[in-house]
Amino acid sequence: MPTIAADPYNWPYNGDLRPENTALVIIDMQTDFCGEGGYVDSMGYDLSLTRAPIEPIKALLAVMRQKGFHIIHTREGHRPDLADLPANKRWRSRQMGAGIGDPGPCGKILIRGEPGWEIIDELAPLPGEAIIDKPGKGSFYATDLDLLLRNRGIENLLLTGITTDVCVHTTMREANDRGYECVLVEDCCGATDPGNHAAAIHMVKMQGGVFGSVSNSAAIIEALA
Ligand code: C5J
Repeated sequence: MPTIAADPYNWPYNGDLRPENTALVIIDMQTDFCGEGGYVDSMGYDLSLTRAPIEPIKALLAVMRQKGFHIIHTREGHRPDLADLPANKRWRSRQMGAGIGDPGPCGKILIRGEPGWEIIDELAPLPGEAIIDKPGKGSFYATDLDLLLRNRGIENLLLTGITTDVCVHTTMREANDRGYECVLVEDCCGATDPGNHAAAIHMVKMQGGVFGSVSNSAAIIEALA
C-alpha cells in the first residue's frame, strides 16, 4: 500500500501501512458534542463547526471498513453516580450553563446511557467495532485503549472526530508518547472555534511533525484506492 500524502511528511513514516496494523479512531462523535440540545449546543457554540466533519468521516469510514482496517470509536462520558467526574470539571461546566450530570434536552449531560451521550446515527458503530468509554479528554487515560491496540498489533492511528483542540489533540499527544504513529485527518475533525482548529493542526506540524503528520480524507481515500 502506498504512503498517504501528508504534511510535514508522507504517512506513515516507515511506509508500513496495512489494514492489520492501522486503525481509524473516531473520537466523540456524540450528540453531546455535535447535536441539538447536547452539551456543546447548551454552551452556546456554533454546531455547524462540530458537525462539519460528519460527511468526511462517513466517506473515510466507508472506505476503511471496506478495506478491512480496524475501526475504533470513543465516547466521553461519566457514570450516572458521577463517581468518575472530577469536581472541578463539573464546576466549570456549570459556569457555562451546561452542568455535566444536570438534566438537559438530551437527558443528563455527558452521562453514560443518556441520549445525548450516544454516538450520532450517521456514524453509528457496527457490531464488532471497538468502543472506548473515557471519562476524560484523552482516549488513553483510565481506559483499555492501549491494551486493545497492542493486543491487535496496531501501530498506526488515523485520528478523526471532535474536538480538534481538545479530545483529538489530547489523544494524539497520548498516543504519540506511547510510540504510536499518528496522522490527524484535518477535514474529519472540528473545533468549537475555527482559530483553535487551525492552531491545533499547525501545532502538529512543528519540529518535523512533533505529534505526527496531517492529511485529509481525499488524500487517504486516494492512497487506499
Ligand atoms: C470537549 C471533546 N471538547 N470531545 N470534549 O470537551 O473534545
